[in-house]
This record gives sequence, C-alpha cells and structure tokens, in this order.
Amino acid sequence: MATTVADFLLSRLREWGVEHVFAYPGDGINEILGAFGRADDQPAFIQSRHEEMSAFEAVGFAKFSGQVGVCMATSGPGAIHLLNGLYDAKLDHVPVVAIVGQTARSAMGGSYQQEVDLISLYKDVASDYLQMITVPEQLPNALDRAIRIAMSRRAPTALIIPSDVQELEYSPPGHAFKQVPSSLGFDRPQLAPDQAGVQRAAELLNAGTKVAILAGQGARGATAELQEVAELLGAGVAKALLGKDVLSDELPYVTGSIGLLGTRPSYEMMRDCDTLLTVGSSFPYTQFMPALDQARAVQIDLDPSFVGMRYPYEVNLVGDAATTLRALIPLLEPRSDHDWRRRIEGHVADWWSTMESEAMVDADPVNPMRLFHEASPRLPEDSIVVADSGSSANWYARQLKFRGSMRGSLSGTLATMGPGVPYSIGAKFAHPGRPVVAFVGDGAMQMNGLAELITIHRHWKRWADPRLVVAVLHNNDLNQVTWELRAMGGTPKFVESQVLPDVSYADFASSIGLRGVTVTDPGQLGHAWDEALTADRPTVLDVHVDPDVPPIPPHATLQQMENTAAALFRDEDRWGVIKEGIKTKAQEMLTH
Ligand SMILES: Cc1ncc(C[n+]2csc(CCOP(=O)(O)OP(=O)(O)O)c2C)c(N)n1
Repeated sequence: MATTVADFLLSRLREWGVEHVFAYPGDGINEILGAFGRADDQPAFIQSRHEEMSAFEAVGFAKFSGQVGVCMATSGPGAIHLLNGLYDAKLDHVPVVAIVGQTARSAMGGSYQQEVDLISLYKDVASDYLQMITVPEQLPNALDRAIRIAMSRRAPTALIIPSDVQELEYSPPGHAFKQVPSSLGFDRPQLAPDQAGVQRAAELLNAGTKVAILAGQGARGATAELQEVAELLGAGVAKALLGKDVLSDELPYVTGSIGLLGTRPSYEMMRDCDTLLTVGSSFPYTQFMPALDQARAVQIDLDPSFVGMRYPYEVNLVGDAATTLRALIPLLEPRSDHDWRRRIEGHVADWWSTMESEAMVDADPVNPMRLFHEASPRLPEDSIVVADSGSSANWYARQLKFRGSMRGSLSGTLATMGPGVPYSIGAKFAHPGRPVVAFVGDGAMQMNGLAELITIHRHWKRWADPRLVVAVLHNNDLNQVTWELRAMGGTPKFVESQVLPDVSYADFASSIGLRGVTVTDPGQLGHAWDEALTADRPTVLDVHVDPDVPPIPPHATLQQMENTAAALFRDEDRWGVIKEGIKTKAQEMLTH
C-alpha cells in the first residue's frame, strides 16, 4: 500500500523522536487518524476531553521534558479550541507544534462546513512559523522547519493540512527547480556573549556593594554558575515565577518569588540593593524591581529581542545563561564585606518562620496556606509541581520550598485558568517515573479540570509511577478575583459572579476509579498527603479551604489596603475576612 501524506507525517514525527501527540479527533484529520492506526499508535495519540486541554498537555509536556510538544486537532472548531493553550506556549516561550486539519482544497473559499480562515486565525499565535501544506513535496520541509523553529525560538508553530492532501500519495521533494529538500536534527548552539561586554558587566558588578540577582526560567541549566556568582558577589537571589525551580529554596540567600505573588525578602532586597543582575528573566512587573535611578544593572538573556527592557540596564549581554556566567566568574572579585548578605539571610530565615506561623493560623475549616505548608516537606525531591491560576498560584509561589531536583510551573504570563490538570498530564508523559502534584482551584476544576480527571483515568496505568495528586482548593469561590476586586477596585464581593456551585471533587474522582479524599479538618492534612504520595493510583484531595484568608502580598500598597477596607465595609463576608486577615497579618509582626 502506498505511503500517504498522513503516513509520512507520522513517520517524520517518529524520526524527530516525537513519542506523543496530544490530540482530539475530527473529520478534518480523519486520514491522519487512519495513519495512527496503521502505525500501531506510534507516536501515541493521547486523547483529551477538549482540544484546549490537548494544547495545555503539549505545553506541560514541553515545559517539563525540554522537548517539543505536539498537539493536533480537526479543522474549524478543533483548531479554534487549541488557541488558548497555544497562546500559553507563546507567552511562556515553550516549543509546541500544532497540526490542524482543514477542509479539502476543492471546497476552500466555498464557505464550506467547518471552513475557517485558519491562516488568518493562527497568524498571531503561530507568527514564528505557520504553513498550509498543499502538495506532498512541501511536507518534510514545512514539518522540519515547524519543529526546528519551535525549538530554537521556543515558540508555538503550526501546520494546516487540508483533508484531501492528507490522503495523497506521498512523494518526496526532488533535486529540482522549486523543490525544497529538508533534513532532520538540530544541535543547539552555545551562545557565548561578547567578551568586551562581559568585562563591562564584571566592572559594574564588582563596583556594587549590595547586589541583587533576579533569576528566571532562562537560568535553568545554570544552577551551579548562579550559585557561584551569588557567593562571589555576596548577593541574594530572587526568582521569577517561572524560575521557581532554578535554585533551591534551601539556600539561605534565596529570597524566593518576586512580584505580586512574591515574598517580603525579595521585595526588600530589590528596594534596598544598589546593583541588579538579571539572568534569563523578562519579569514584567517593574514596580517590584529597584527604583529606576537606584541601581546599576546588567542583564543576561539568550534572546536579543528580550534584553534591555523593563529596566535601564547599563550592560545587556546576549548569551546562554551558563556560558555567560562562566565567562563572568573569573572576572568577579569576591566580597570581603558580608553585611548585605547577612541581612538578606536574616530576612529569609524570618520569612520562612512567618510563612509557617501564617499557615498554622486556624481558619474555617482549613487554612489554604496549611495545605501547601504540609505538602512542602513531604513532596518527593524529584516531584513535579504545577499550580493553576487562582489563589493557588500565590501559595505555590510563597509557601512551597523547592529542593532537590523538583520541577514546577504554571501559566506564568498568560495566567490562564485551567492548565493545572492538563499540565500534570503532560508532566506525567514527560516523566512517567516521577510523582506529579497539581494545586487547582475549584473554579478551574469546574472549568475543565473535572473533565480532564477522566483523561487521567484513561492513561494513568501507562505511567511507571502512578502517583499524581490533584489538590483542589475547594472554597466555592473564584477567590483570586474576589480578592482582586476588593484590593484593586475597592469593590465588594459580587455574589452572582464569584460564588461557585458546590461539587464533591472527591466523589467525582472516586466515581471514575481514582482515589478521592475529602479534607475538612486541618489535622487530616498531613495524613492525607502521606497517603496520596504513597498511593497506587492518582488521587484527588478535595480540601475545603477558607475563602476569607487573604492572598494579599506582604508588601501590599496603602492604596490596596484602603481599597480592601472600603470594599469589605459593603461585603457580606466581611467579618470572616477581617478576622482571618488580622490573624494572618499578625503573624508577620508577632514572630519578630
Ligand atoms: C480563562 C480565564 N478566565 C478567567 C480568568 C480570571 N481569573 C483569574 S483567577 C480566577 C479565579 C480562579 O478561581 P478558582 O479556580 O476557584 O481558584 P481560587 O482563586 O478560588 O483558589 C479568575 C476568574 C483567567 N485568568 N483565565
């Protein structure tokens, strides 16, 4: 039997080492589905409940494997559903390739069923590379480029393959005019910075007496170098949200997260430093960086289109983080004055004890911080942790102490609701032997997490280590926004928009064959975590948390406090909120 375009597509994906395609079927890709059958499901077709989840699964897979994630959907509605996940990839700089169907060439332009102008629709999200395949000879080059560009630019790319083209007999490009042969593979360059720039950076950093380092996900792979630079400069290191796993929180000078979801020591370090070194981060909230005339600054980034922004940097070094730091290290002068470093370490130690006290404040029924606090020391050193967008992102950022080879991520830049459960599935396919934990709000569970539990149920037996824990923050509220309304707009909780219908997430999990555990008492938490982390199957921890515990940052502005107070005056939950808020904030003062 002749090889079709669809057969070739799958064989080329296999040659690229792609083992999973996160996808959902439809007649716009029927021929490709037939090819999966003929290829004995290699790469494996990982069916989700919704194409947006397939895209999130590809993003989660790519984030945790470091390889390209591939997702696939039918024409029209399927391709439209992928979009939010692809934007998540675009904004967090993740390599994902989307393959979507389209109506047959003979019907194009005929307002045919499910005919959507996909080139226009995908133009922005897949701006790095987007092609429609119209003849077989075009395919290898377009696919190879889609993969190579996704990997090299860390961006989503897309191929549109009309249904009739999928069925054509494959014929390769030849050695002829207007044919574009192609090849496999891609060796990443080690991008070294300009030596004169490194010299200027070293002079600037050596002149500083109070050095702060901001590390982002671009510093992953440069852990040892980052530690060495921090030691030499007597600096503290704050971590952007996507860089939470680049450096262990057990290091005494790591101040933790920065920004709205950040820690007090990060805030204080940025407020008081005289020198800033940013490595692999495009952290957007400049108000949490030093004042514009306060610090002299150096930035290191792989991508020349991302240097020089967000702060008036004096030296912008384009280079791979590890290579650039290695070039810098011999030029740095070790600090003899350790006051600044000691101050940072003191603030960090105080911070962790405050976090513990805040987590132990009693609440009605469970303090959400305690859920994270009890998890933190129990998380295995090789675990992968994800959080959804919602209050869980705050507690993930502030309460969890990362150590060992732990990995973690969330939708950092798009900050979309809903990736928690599908990211955890992508993580499991990336590392079937590692335990995965997802912290997800009840709103995100109702949006799509509940349905994606069914996907977990479908696939979990393939994973060498069956441990996947979804911890649901069950507060019957879209809590993060409820608090944003109070803090930003001075608006009281609007019940119609904020309150969620009550659902038992544990019962749902049990009903489909997963473990489901309901936690309504903080005393149960430790045991619940121990059981979930030793279970023989995925577990949903349905934790009834108090929506009145404020996820307000430790450095909230006076205006935000005033807004919150004004909103609470008109808020029907005001007494619970005030009580929990005062008890929590008191911990920051009492312990010290
Ligand atoms: C797709 C999408 N819709 C809406 C929002 C705005 N939003 C951000 S957090 C949030 C509330 C999340 O509620 P839930 O999942 O219950 O978590 P909680 O904050 O209550 O812990 C909303 C509505 C968003 N970020 N993404």
